[in-house]
Amino acid sequence: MSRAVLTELFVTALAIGVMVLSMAIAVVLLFASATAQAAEAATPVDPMQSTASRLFDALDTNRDQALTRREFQSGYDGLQRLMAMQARLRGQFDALDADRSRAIEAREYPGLELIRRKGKEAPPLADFDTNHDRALDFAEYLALVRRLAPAATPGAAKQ
Ligand SMILES: [Ca+2]
Ligand SMILES: [Ca+2]
Repeated sequence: MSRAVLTELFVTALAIGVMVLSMAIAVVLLFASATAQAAEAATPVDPMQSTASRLFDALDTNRDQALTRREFQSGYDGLQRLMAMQARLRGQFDALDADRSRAIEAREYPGLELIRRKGKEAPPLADFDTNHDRALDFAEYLALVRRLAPAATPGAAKQ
């Protein structure tokens, strides 16, 4: 082998060595940053934790940071009522939504018991159409029930 070929081989080997080394460094850095990111992601407020904490606070009515059986039971009962009411309102909403568009349009609106009951004084659909799409989605329908049947918490929501 000539000296020139040897030199070329050496340079090539050196280049490959540098490349391998820099790749190794890149992999290490990548791994380190991924680990750091994972650690960072674990630090922020855990949404489940804050939900649990809010739920606890809601149940702890006398704010003494302890839940009695009574507090738990009344919170549980309230939740059951709320879920039953939500299901009932959902049922009404679905029954009104004759064309299954998941919204109450102008032609379906007069079918609302709360609107029929008001007769001529009934507020127009637009009053509750907060996103101005000329239809009431479920959230808008809930707002309507809340306004037209203020005691629309459990019992009053019956139609
Ligand atoms: Ca509809
Ligand atoms: Ca709407």
